[in-house]
Amino acid sequence: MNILILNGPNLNMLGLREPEIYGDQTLDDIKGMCAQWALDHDWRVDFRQSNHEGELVTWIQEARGAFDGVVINAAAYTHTSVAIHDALKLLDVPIIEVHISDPKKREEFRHKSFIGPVAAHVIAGQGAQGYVLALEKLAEVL
Ligand code: CA2
Repeated sequence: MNILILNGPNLNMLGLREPEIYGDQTLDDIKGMCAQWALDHDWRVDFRQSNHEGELVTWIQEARGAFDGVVINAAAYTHTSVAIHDALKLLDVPIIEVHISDPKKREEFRHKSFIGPVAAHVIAGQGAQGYVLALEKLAEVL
């Protein structure tokens, strides 16, 4: 299986600030955890991050026919982006929404997700391990 893992804005700053919310692992550490999981399961993962909504939309469009599943932490775009919602709707593979923290337990503006309605499953509040749990969920679903 070939899986696309997408990360939205500011996640490249993980480990530098707010460890009480996001833990102390960097995005590179998380990439390593996903790569190790993929190696152990004989899967492939393509792990990407962008601060730009349009770039994420383009990557999602290009994923059509190229990947067997998508894991996405759209970060702040989770709560704002109709464009990412619409792009994800074009895919016919399972999508897992992941969040390091639990947005539902935080500020009101984080309670709305534009990804949720197009996701097969949501994993939130499990820290960096949430990414591995998302891959495990895909292994169940696929
Ligand atoms: O909990 C998550 O994974 C979030 O998707 C993270 C987003 C936030 O907007 C969502 O509501 C929940 C924020 C990512 C920003 O990451 C930072 C990293 C280091 C320092 C500050 C923020």
